[in-house]
Amino acid sequence: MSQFVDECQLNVKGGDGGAGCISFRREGPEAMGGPNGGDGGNGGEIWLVADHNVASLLAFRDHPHRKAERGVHGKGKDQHGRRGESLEIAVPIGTKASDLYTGEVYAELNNQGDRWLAAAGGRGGRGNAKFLSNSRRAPSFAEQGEHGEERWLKLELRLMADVALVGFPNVGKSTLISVISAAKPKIANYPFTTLEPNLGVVRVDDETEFVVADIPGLIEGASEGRGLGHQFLRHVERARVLCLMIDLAPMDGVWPNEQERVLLEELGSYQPDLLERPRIVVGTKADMVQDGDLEVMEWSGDVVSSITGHGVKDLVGKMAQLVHDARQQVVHSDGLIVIRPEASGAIVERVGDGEFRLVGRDVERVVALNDVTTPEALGYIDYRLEKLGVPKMLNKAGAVEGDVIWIGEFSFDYMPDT
Ligand SMILES: Nc1nc2c(ncn2[C@@H]2O[C@H](COP(=O)(O)OP(=O)(O)OP(=O)(O)O)[C@@H](O)[C@H]2O)c(=O)[nH]1
Ligand SMILES: [Mg+2]
Repeated sequence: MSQFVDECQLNVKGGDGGAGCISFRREGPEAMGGPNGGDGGNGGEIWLVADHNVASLLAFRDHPHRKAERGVHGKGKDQHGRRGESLEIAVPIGTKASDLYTGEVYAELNNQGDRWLAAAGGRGGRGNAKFLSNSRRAPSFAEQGEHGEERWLKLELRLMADVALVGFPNVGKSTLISVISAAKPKIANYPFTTLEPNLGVVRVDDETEFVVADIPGLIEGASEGRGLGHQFLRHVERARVLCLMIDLAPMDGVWPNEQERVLLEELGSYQPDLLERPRIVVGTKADMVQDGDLEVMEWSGDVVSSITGHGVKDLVGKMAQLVHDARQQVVHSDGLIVIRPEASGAIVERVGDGEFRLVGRDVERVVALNDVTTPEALGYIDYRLEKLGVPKMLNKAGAVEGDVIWIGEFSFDYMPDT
């Protein structure tokens, strides 16, 4: 069913880091002791994890936002905040994740358990205890937590049928799929109503779903191209489980066992392997026949009625079981997981006449302090920027004395030390 592509948008946001704390030991009734503000915890991460119990992207349609927990703020007495809970989002095997806006492909999760870090959590801020140094005996500032990473993803999945409904024309295949899934195919009381396969997602419960394909009716000689024939057997070939549907009240009077024989013959002559495929055989339109009729027709298999609902739940349960078993047969295929290099360090951008902006995770963190106005904090910022090589970079970028340098919301005048 490769032409069926499921698609959705997903917004992921890692948890924000907790803030570092400013606190001092109390060593006497008056004296202020050393700093003991604890660090904030890191924010939780968001992972996409391939899970074979998920068959479609349906779950994201109504809930396109996922957020991980934030880190807890640090506290006094060197108490660090707890890290935020990470979130694992189960996606179907074969899911491709790309950037919604640029189209850049990040990951293809092709095997059970493949994982991709979709949004990193923000780092927790350091408490003032971490800023103690020989020249800074009583640091009165602490770092704020970083924001968690956020991005809009596009998820795409080529839907593969788990179960193919196979039967003569008019046996009620489309009716069944319309009852067990949200698919709404055309239904009518004549053969060859369905001309193209229909796919429907069957949700058994929150953890289990599978995809059913309603295939156009097969007739004797289909494997040689009669009727709609061949082209649809190709689709049957990709399904993990076959469900043979047998009309118990056939218009053309072909008895149930004869239908089953013809179907198996067609499947086998198209592709012998199809006979090895796990299969369910079920009689349809049970509401139209009496027990006596079944005996006369020598039908002893399961029966179902899409009209009254008789046997439908059992049938879905059987499908789920066989699909579950088939999914355990792990087929390994290559996954592509792109590890994006983290933007770190600092980059200088000229943003106007005599104005520059510094961007990058590390440089932005330098000014993310709870209070940047104290001489102490300014001294620290100066020291850190120096360490990151910022003055050299600015010089190289052509900044001259008096130019304005921006980092986030923070700005200062450039003063080269010569
Ligand atoms: N009484 C009864 N009629 C049914 C039942 N299921 C389907 N029908 C009827 O059977 C006719 C054919 O149903 P479809 O679902 O279109 O059959 P199909 O197998 O998809 O047919 P094609 O697409 O032509 O291969 C319609 O008139 C349905 O209303 C059933 O359980 N009981
Ligand atoms: Mg149909």
